[in-house]
Formats: sequence, C-alpha cells, structure tokens
Amino acid sequence: MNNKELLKASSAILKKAKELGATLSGFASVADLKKAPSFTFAPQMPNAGEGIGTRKNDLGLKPGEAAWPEYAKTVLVIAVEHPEDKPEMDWWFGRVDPPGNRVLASVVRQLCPWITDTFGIGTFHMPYHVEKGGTYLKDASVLAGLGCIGRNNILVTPELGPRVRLRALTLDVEIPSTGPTAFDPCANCADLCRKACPQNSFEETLYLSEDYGQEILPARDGSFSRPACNGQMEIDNTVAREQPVNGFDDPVKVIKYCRNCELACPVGKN
Ligand code: B12
Ligand code: SF4
Ligand code: SF4
Repeated sequence: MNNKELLKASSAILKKAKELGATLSGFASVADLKKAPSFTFAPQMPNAGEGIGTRKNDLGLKPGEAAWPEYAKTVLVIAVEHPEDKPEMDWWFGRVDPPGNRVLASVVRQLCPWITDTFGIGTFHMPYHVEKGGTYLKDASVLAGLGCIGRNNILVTPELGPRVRLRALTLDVEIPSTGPTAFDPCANCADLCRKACPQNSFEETLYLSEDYGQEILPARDGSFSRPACNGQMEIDNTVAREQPVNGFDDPVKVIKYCRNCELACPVGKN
C-alpha cells in the first residue's frame, strides 16, 4: 500500500472502531512500543508476573516479552469508557469477566476480519494478559496519542480521564502513529488520585532512575507499589459476596475491584 492508501485505511479503521463500540482509538508503532518504559522496566521489576489476575505462564515469556507476530508493524489500541455511573461495567461476576471487557473483546473480534476483508491487511487480536503474549496497554495508548500516564500510574485521557479500559490488535503494515500528545493534567493538580488510595500505594519512592537505568518509572516517579495495590484487590476479592444477578440462574459472587485512583481524578468529569 502507498502512503495515501495507508492514510485512507487509517481513518476508515478508526471510524469503524467507533461504529463497533470503541470510545477512543489510535495507532502506535510496534518498533517504538518495544522500547517503551514498561518493556524496559518489567524485566527488572520485583513481583512482575505475580498477583491478582495473573494467568499460567505456559508460553515461557519473561516479563517484558510480548509474543508479537513477526509481521506485526503497528498496534491499534481501543479504549472503551467505564463511566462512574455505570460501575457494573467493571465488575466480575464469578468467573465471568466484566461487561466492559466483553465490549472491548467484541470490538476487536469484529474489527480484525473487517480490516483484512476491506484492505487486505493482516491482523492479530492481542491477548489481554502479558504472560499470554499481550502488550503493555498503557504504553501503547500513550504512544497512540490517547492520553498520558497520570500520577495515578494509569492512562488519563482528555475526554474521559482514566475511566477507560483498553485492548489492542496488531496490523502487518506501517500506519503512521496518532501520538503521542503533550497533554498533562497532573502538573496543576493536588494529587487527588494518590490521596484517595486506601492502601497508600504511592506513599514512598520505591524505584530510582539510577537503579533502573530509565527516567520513566511506575506512576512517573517510581512511587507506585504494586504489592500494596494488589493487597487491596485481595481484600476486594475476600469481601465479595454471592448475590442474585440478572441473567444468572444462581446467585453469583460479584467482585468490585478498587478504582479510587481513577474515580478521584477530575479530568473528563465536566
Ligand atoms: C498487572 C496489572 C495489574 C495488577 C498487578 C498484579 C499483577 N497481576 O501483577 C495490579 C493489581 C497492580 C493492577 C491494578 C490496577 N489495574 Co491493572 N493491569 C495490569 C496489566 C495486566 C499489566 C500492567 C503491567 O504489568 N504494567 C507494566 C509495569 C512494568 O509497569 P507499570 O506499573 O504499569 O508502570 C509503567 C507505566 O507507568 C509506564 N509509564 C509511566 N509514565 C509513562 C510515560 C510514557 C510516555 C510511557 C510511554 C509510559 C509511562 O512506565 C512504567 C514502567 O517504568 C494491565 C493490562 C495490560 N495488558 O497492560 C492492567 C491495567 C493497567 N489495569 C487497569 C486498571 C483499571 C487497574 C485498577 C484501577 C484496578 C481495576 N479496578 O481494574 C488498578 C490501578 C492500579 C494503578 N494505579 O496502577 C487498566 C488501566 C486502564 C487505564 N485507564 O490505564 C489496564 C490497562 C487493564 C484494562 N482493563 O484496560 N493491575
Ligand atoms: S487526580 Fe490529578 S494528579 Fe491524579 S491523575 Fe488526575 S490529574 Fe493527575
Ligand atoms: S486501585 Fe485502589 S488500591 Fe490500587 S492504587 Fe488505585 S486507589 Fe490504590
């Protein structure tokens, strides 16, 4: 495909993603992503590959290794809104994953064959879990111009703040990146996200640039404690109770994981 055809395909794909249910989407280069901070930090991170939601590592991938198909040149990142007034988008129902996650998976499942049929571009639906070959979705989103990593260590978008969930697919052609952007709402904020954390997960500096050989660290300044946050997830799991839920024959355990650091962020709340 020549440049003109690639740009035409790019805008048609973003339009189709929206039609299928994506709230935001954008392209990032696989070559750039392989050098992104999470990829260089993860191999050195204590507790990588442990904790809530981790799956069996049967591919033998080390932290920081993604199972990119060799032909993958571009990543398309999709974000779906998880608004505060629809908390159920984020809840687990027993072993059934959250409704918002199912929307994301459905968008990508439909988009992959559409891209191939329409433009002859090869696609690959990236798994969610990094230990199953997935990518670090926040870095991909920043490179694709969806927003920045806030002082809460998650993606903050201008439109919806951090209240989005992410998924990605790869394409076998080089589509120009749609990011990054200069957006940075944290400079003038009183750290509302950090103050809302029930586990004080941002209390101290755990990682220093000189020890890890990189300036960009978890929560920007190396203060995000994954074990502390994971501890809150364990509590959320323990306190969850079975209850009757529409669409389920029997009562089901409804797990509501902590979201304080995203719900406290004023960005995107009008
Ligand atoms: C693992 C994981 C967890 C686990 C960890 C336990 C375990 N199983 O290991 C824990 C419990 C910490 C967790 C918690 C949460 N998670 Co989580 N989690 C992930 C997962 C699967 C991988 C994250 C990872 O390993 N990152 C890599 C490590 C090395 O780094 P890191 O801590 O993220 O720090 C890096 C970034 O901050 C980056 N960075 C910082 N500044 C900058 C600047 C630039 C320019 C760039 C490019 C990068 C960058 O560099 C750092 C490394 O140096 C992702 C999904 C995915 N496939 O990406 C979701 C994901 C990050 N989680 C998500 C969410 C929402 C949460 C929670 C709010 C819980 C919830 N209710 O869902 C909390 C928030 C915690 C927080 N404040 O960070 C969302 C975030 C959405 C968003 N808006 O960004 C994701 C993307 C999943 C999704 N469904 O979309 N999570
Ligand atoms: S609450 Fe403030 S510091 Fe935290 S992510 Fe939002 S804008 Fe940034
Ligand atoms: S999800 Fe909850 S426990 Fe984890 S960092 Fe955010 S506010 Fe803290």
